[in-house]
Amino acid sequence: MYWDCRIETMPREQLQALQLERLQLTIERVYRNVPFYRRRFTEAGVKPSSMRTLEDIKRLPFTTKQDLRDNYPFGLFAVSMTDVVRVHASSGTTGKPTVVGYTEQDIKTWAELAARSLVCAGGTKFDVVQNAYGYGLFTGGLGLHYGAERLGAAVVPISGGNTQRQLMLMQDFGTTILTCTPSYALYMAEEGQKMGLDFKKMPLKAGIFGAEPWSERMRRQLEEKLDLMALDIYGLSEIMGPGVAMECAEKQGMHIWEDHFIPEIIDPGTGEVLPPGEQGELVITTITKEAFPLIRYRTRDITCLDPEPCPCGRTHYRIRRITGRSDDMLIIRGVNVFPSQVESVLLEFSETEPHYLLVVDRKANLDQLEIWVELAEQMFSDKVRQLEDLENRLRERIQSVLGIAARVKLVEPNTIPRSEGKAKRVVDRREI
Ligand code: ADP
Ligand code: K
Ligand code: ZN
Repeated sequence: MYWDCRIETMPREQLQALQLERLQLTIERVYRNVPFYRRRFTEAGVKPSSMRTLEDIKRLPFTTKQDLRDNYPFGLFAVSMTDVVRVHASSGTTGKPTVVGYTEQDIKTWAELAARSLVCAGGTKFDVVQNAYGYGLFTGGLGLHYGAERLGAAVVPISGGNTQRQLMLMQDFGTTILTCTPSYALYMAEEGQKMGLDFKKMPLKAGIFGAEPWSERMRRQLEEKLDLMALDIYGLSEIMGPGVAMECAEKQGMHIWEDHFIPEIIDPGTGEVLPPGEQGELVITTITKEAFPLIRYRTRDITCLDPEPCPCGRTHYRIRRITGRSDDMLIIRGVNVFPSQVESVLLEFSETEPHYLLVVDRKANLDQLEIWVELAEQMFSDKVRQLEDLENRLRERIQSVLGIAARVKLVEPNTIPRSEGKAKRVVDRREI
């Protein structure tokens, strides 16, 4: 029922003592090894010796995605590259990705936590885990892969896409646990129905769904259509990847693994720390990571921290479903997309104006992105060939910068509504 009973059910007092000890060590290490943190701490008037209690964490400055970008690619690593055994990356706001590194021990820790998360969903070594998260620079695929192996389950590293084949193998291999984004799971359910599969007769028992926001309504649909228990998993590459927090069978929020991470909720406007139960931006400090420790990292994810004891017996606090972002990041098919990335592409093209609109929709459970782009005056011609060529080049460039395909729709000059305040760049028609 637990992967690591001692840790998962550890009394809060003991857990907090462990956190303090690990926090102190982390602060000492980053102060010593990462010039960025030494400078930041000095500016804030704190030293490693200032960390006397857990409350003292509030004296440390926040770290943001901008800091990661400013130190691209390896500037915040706390070990030398000889000790790094893996690198992952996720979308940044303007082309350059956010890069993270792992030591051998970091990979072990991640596998442990992913295994712990799989056990929350009832995972054992007898399971067949079909891992349909994307493999590659994205952390989803390899993160759960190593976790499933650590657990001793049989992992099927199928990655995303190729849905008919997914469904065939799901039947033939007797998949018991499915891991992917919730929208892709729903898409699979409907494709399966069309193929005449009866999920009720298949051994699927649990789905571990994350990497994008979803809802209770979607949970009910997934559970009904796929005949499994659908649970939420949270993670972000900056902190580690999937398995930072995981729901248990109680389905009342995700236990955040506090022996490795210290969560706080802040008011995104003022930076003030909010009491448990209040909604705000999740801030995480890693306290065991070697290669890429992060101090008070502003995730931009909006949630709240639930300190109520959980009937499952785990003592680690839970975070509620992520209800939104405090920045303009969109998640399309699990991939992070920033409107500013589109803008940076348009600035490369003299034929377009940086006036654009991202229209996001979900058709048959697949996210679709259409980008409306305004033509520059001199381009507004009837040379169809020329426009088609421009559309193609834009589409290719956008795909390579965003990492997902989008439709490009060229529109006449001055047709995208201007606004006097903050420009409205996104129309999100998805219902989740
Ligand atoms: P991942 O591999 O987990 O998608 P990324 O670093 O690409 O990692 O994206 C992380 C972001 O994805 C998070 O900051 C959050 O906005 C979103 N995300 C991850 N898991 C969930 C979840 N269960 N619910 C809502 N959003 C999520
Ligand atoms: K994501
Ligand atoms: Zn629980």
